[in-house]
Amino acid sequence: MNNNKTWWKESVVYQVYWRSFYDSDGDGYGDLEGLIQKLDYIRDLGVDIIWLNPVYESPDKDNGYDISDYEAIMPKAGTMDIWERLLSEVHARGMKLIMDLVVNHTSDRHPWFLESRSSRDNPKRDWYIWRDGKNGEPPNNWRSYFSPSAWEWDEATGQYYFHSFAVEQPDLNWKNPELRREIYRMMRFWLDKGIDGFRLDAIALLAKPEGFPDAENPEDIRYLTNNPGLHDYIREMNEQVFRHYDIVTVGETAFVSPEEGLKFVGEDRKELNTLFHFEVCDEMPAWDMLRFKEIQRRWYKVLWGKGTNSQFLNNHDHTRQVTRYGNDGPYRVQSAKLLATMLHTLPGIPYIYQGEEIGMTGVRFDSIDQYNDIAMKNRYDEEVRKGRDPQEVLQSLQALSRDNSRTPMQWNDSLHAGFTTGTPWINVNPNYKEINVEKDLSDPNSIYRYYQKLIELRKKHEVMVYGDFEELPEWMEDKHLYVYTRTLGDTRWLIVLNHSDEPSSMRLPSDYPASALQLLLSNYPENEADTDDRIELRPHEARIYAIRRA
Ligand code: TEU
Repeated sequence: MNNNKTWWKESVVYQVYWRSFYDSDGDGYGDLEGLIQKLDYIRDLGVDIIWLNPVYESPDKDNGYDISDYEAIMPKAGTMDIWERLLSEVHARGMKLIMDLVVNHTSDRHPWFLESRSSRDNPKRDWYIWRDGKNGEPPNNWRSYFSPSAWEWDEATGQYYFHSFAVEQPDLNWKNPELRREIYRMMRFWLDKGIDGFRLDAIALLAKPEGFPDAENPEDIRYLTNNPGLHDYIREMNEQVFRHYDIVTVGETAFVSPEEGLKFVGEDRKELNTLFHFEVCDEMPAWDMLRFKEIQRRWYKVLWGKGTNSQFLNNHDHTRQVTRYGNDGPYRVQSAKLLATMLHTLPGIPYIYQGEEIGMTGVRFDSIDQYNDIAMKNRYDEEVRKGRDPQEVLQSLQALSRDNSRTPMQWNDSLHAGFTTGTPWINVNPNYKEINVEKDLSDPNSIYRYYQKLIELRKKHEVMVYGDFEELPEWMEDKHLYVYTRTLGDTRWLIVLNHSDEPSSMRLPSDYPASALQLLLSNYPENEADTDDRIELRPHEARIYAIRRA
């Protein structure tokens, strides 16, 4: 059990991708004013923390993850005054606000980079990573997340600069102490305004290896992450900034194992509070219950009692969980509730990505022109340039396109799902007439109402936060049934999940006969077919039981 109790360990986080959340001025983009107008909706869900995707000044090549001024608000989103009002309104509702912060790279239009690229002896040259080419080629054979090479030639000064993502996102040189000091000052600028923490973007990429050696396999881009010196930077960040505030920090840590993850979040490490790992979303393309159980087992074994994990199955980079990892067809409602039950009863802080709470689904656009995501468009161009059939390339990219999760929030069944009175920046998912907030709010058995009950349970029962996790051995190798307990002191809960389109008849564990079970929450009505020693689980049925003490 994690002994040190804190507010952020007990929290549920709601992620707002503001540009797709609610458009208050009809320009087709969501905005901060629109978010303010919908805060009661978020508060009524019962969540504690709002994670706001980047709203800083940006040319918007990567939807705000290319920052050109860390201390100004992108006009598309609003103004600093509106942002101040947002923070105040979030706090007035008893919620907290964490900001998404991108310090691995800036926009190529950031003044720092404009100075750095202006000449080889500019004082800010070393704030970025510049290298000579090799025989007219880039310094090494690395690719980036978004392009075939991680190096971009700069004619003016006859050198290449390094970018882990798009050409328009040059990496900062974290070896430079002056740069680090400036980043820490900027962090304090936001913390002194009263925010409650940061989601730290691509934080595992800050350190680069000496000499930039060639990679054996340039396509396996983990060489971008977890390089020597990384934890020195994060520890210094904590010493200089984080530990001086009552905040939560969550690292987006690519390619980490549980052992590496513990280096970021071990409470004795004094680096970050919690993390997102990607052993599921980056490395498990489709649902695989046995693999998912094994991942959960390993992370629990290494972290529990030492550091805090997070639980999520979708976000603005990963397609909607009910489509990718559940059933978005005939069992969409039950499946969305089952996935929610799983994420909120497994050990770790649960994250809700906007629209997940009404079971929004992934999307399929017919042409590449309807997609916006730079990652997808760059990859499409790269593959078509290799001579592959464009339609086949499009189909190969659709399922995991980041735009699947970026279609506008579906508020009601009016034009553009009530998201905007203008033309939405990206098409609304055509199923908005069936799937929308208004419909869910009017239905006592909706997914939204189920999320409310799940979150309410967490508020009332610490076992969901601090309880030890244990799978029942009999079902550990079951491909569909996930059966585990959470135990805190005398309180023990039994969670039973039937992740399948088929029903499943389950013999109750001898320790837990029906007479010992008190049903706390389920996504189906009670089943008359249940007996004293067997329960009849319907497709995608989830149940949370309290075990009555003998
Ligand atoms: O994503 C970072 C990213 O793509 C990887 O580090 C991560 O392992 C995983 O692949 C994401 O699923 C962040 C932002 O979330 C993304 O929207 C930005 O495009 C990117 O950084 C660059 O800032």
